[in-house]
Amino acid sequence: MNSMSGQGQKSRTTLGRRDFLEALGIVGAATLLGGCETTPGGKGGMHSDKPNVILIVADDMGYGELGIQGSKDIPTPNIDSIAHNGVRFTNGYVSCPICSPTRAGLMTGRYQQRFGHELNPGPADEANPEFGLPLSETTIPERLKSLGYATGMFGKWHLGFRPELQPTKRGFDEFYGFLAGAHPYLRAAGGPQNAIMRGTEPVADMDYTTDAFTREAVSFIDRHKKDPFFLYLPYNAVHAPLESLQKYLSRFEGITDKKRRTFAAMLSALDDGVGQVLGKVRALGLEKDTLIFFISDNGGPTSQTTSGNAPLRGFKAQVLEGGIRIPFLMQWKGRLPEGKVVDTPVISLDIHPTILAAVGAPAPQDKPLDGVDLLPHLNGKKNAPPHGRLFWRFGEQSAIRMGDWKMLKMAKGDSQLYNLAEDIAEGNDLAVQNPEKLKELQTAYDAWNATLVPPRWKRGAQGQQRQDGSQKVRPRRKPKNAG
Ligand SMILES: [Ca+2]
Repeated sequence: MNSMSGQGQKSRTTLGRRDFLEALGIVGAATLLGGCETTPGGKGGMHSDKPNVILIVADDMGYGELGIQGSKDIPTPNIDSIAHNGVRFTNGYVSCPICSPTRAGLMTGRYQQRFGHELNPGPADEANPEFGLPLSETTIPERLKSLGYATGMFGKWHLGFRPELQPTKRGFDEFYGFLAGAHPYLRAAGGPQNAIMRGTEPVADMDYTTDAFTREAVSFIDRHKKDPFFLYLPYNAVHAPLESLQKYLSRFEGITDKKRRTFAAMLSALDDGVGQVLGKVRALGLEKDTLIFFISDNGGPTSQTTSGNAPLRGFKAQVLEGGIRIPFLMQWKGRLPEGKVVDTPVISLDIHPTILAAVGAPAPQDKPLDGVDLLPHLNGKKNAPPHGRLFWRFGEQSAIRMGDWKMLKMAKGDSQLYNLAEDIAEGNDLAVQNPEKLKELQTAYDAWNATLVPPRWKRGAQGQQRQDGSQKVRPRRKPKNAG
């Protein structure tokens, strides 16, 4: 596995200049990355210690569904541009193979099983009353708001329905979107638990949701171009249901499979939306003042939506690589190297502490974060991998990655052991040949597992998620898997 350092002439050059300036005492402690360029126009150097942050989350986008990730049939030039202008992590993970727990980890920077947010709640009208990101945890927008940031969220929440758990009570000044785990793209319908809302009020009018969330995001950037802002943009694309508009479908007349064609149109709309957001940042002269992340919340449920995870094995709702390894991109013009590819494992939990470091905020003292600040690993300040080990627990499934080795256990069957450097598709189970390695990983997993609490809710669709990650809701039956 490659280390994060030594990734190219450009990053080395930048680091050298920063080190030189630091040696002269020119760069302050808050300047975390190479150079001390000020940006002409826009906010320029004025907010160099308070960069804007944009966090874009796709829903159910598989590892293989971007041009930059190897996809051939659906162009995604705008999302790909984040990788060209910044960093692409080939071993980027989320902390759960399904929607809500991943988002709980993302918002808090902590393994969500530490506070019982381990499973999905089920459909909105059947959700367990316990469900929601607990108020004992602190979200990244809450931390940024306390630092004077304007905070806006446009898209899918999926972290609680009760009034005190909604986005505008969890750190966001502005919210336009929906509270549940899925929503139609073309209709405002969805019942009282899942309307499209502005703030806390349902709205009757809506565009195609992808276009609507883009519209709101671009407006937010425009209205806050003089403030430091945090924009959280969790699109529901490309989650089911498969719905698109003719203007996007007409781009893919060559795709004969109707399901694939609709998925292509949905992904193309998402790519257009990301392009509009990036274009607004560029037009305002804010690229050097804006740290941008792009991830998917879990792997693709291929048989349900066609969202593909090639070359990985497994799907959404599984701790196989196809469920948890996702596109993971990061851009900060002038501060991060451009076109850098990093093979060292990172996880969505790292985004919270990386943002805190980027804005010069101290690490929280009350509860330790599980994620780490990635910035020193990207500029060569730290050469060791950010994580010695990464863990997953999702009901009856579990996994640990240590270096190139991964141990996993599905709901049924024995523990499996893979060397991902040699076997990215998890096809050659080495458990029997390597009992010592298996024991080492099991011991490490057990130590981590002992620090967790039980899931705070158990009912819901995740117990019946099929092999492809699609949901077959039978809430009164005992879960066979993951429950
Ligand atoms: Ca998802």
